[in-house]
Amino acid sequence: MSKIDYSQKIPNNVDLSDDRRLQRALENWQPAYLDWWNELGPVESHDYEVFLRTAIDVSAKGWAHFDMVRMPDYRWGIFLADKEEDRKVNFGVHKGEAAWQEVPGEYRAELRRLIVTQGDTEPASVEQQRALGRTCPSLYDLRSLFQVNVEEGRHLWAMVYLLHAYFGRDGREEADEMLQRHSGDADKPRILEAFNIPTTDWLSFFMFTYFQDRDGKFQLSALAESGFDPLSRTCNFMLTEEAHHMFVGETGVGRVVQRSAELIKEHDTMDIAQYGGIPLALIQKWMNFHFSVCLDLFGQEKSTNAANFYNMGLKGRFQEMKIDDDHLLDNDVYKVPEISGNSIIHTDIAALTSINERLRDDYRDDCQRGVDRWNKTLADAGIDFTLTLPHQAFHRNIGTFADIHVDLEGNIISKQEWDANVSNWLPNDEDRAFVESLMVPVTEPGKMAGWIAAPARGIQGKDPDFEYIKFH
Ligand code: BYC
Repeated sequence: MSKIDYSQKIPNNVDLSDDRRLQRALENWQPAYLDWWNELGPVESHDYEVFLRTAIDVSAKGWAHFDMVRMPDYRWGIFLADKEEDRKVNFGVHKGEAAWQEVPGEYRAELRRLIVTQGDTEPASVEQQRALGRTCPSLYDLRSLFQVNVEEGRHLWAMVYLLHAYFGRDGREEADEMLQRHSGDADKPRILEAFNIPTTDWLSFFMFTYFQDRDGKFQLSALAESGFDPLSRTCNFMLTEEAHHMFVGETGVGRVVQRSAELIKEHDTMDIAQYGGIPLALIQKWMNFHFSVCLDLFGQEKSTNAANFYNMGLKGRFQEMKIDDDHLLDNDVYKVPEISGNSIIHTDIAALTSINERLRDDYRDDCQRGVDRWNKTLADAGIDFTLTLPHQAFHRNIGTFADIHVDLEGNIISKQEWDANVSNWLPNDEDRAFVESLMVPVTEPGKMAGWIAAPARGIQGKDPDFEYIKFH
């Protein structure tokens, strides 16, 4: 188990001080990163002291240290999971060869592209969420937001380290561009669509951390299988941080559902907007939006890019080593959806070409688990309402369904029908204005906005009403 060296300018467990050139290059990038954080990180947060966890070693247990930290003093650093001796490339045409400790020359471009795409999402999410601090429902939630934000910043460091350490000059250029593209920028937007949509209210934040961070979990898991060992090790450690982000999302939406259920019971009506609650129908619309946008993040159903990444041993499937097959997939098939006439059917295609679709299916199953828990809260309260993930073809912008209109159940419909119904399915201007009207900041320790239930417990053994943030 490797300890992290905090005596360095850039905390790390990769013996950075042994490589002066790399250390200097990263120390040159560091001020640009801090400028970006100050300019586009969480608004008005620079003097706050926040109860944050920081990594102190990279073991699965007990890597985290909690303390009150001024946010700009948070120590962003480079942490890789420990090296596994004799690790092999576990899939694709190089299966059985020793895992690569350097970038294989013939796959340089593909590997760089994957790392850049992954890295680009991290600062994007911080930019998307930057204004939420102004409207936090409680100090507990504000802490969660900042925890997520600093760790997304660290995930950028993780990818920037790989670019600097293994890709020479063009890697350094890519690292610089990570700070030049910005979420929603008309000229230099972030790479993936879902990372260009601002997160303007806390229901969206909880949906984001539930659905979009879960894309992170699945993409990072696929990259953690990589034959390029440094990528695998860095993703493995990122995944341990990502788990908390999804916890914030699942419990966040869960607490909104719980509060809505309480208000429904108390006032004996589903129309709880008048009592300052979020109606279940709106929670459903927010889910429809975030889930569908996140499905696009898995790419096309049939993708030669994905097949190549797999064949090359660069990006695997979710939990590749737990799958009982030859890990070559030359003769295997997988079911993907297709449009046939006016309906959606499933046909077998080459498993290699459908790698994206398989990951999307795994993701959807994982999403359903939390939805089931939210529904249990409703059922336990005796409320006859079921939250449902929309059909995979609903509101899609990438892949097979990008050019057609589909309802929540998966029926192909005309543009006229879509236009007539879309405001019942996705948040409309009025819905957004209503939810935003509830977003009034609550910053007194232990107090909670009226549209969300208190958390069942606090962070790291502290009470929910602990003063998680000190404003200065
Ligand atoms: N938006 O062959 P295809 C996270 C493009 S989230 C825009 O299917 P591929 C996090 C595609 O680039 C995880 N364009 O593509 C969460 C391609 O362009 P070219 C992030 C898109 O490569 C919360 C063309 O369409 N990590 O960590 O198989 C907070 C053909 O598509 C999109 C990764 O994504 C899109 N959604 O699949 C913070 C992992 N989708 O070649 C962080 C790395 C496709 O025609 N990325 N296109 O120019 C990848 O593995 C792949 O790039 C993708 C796309 C799965 C995203």
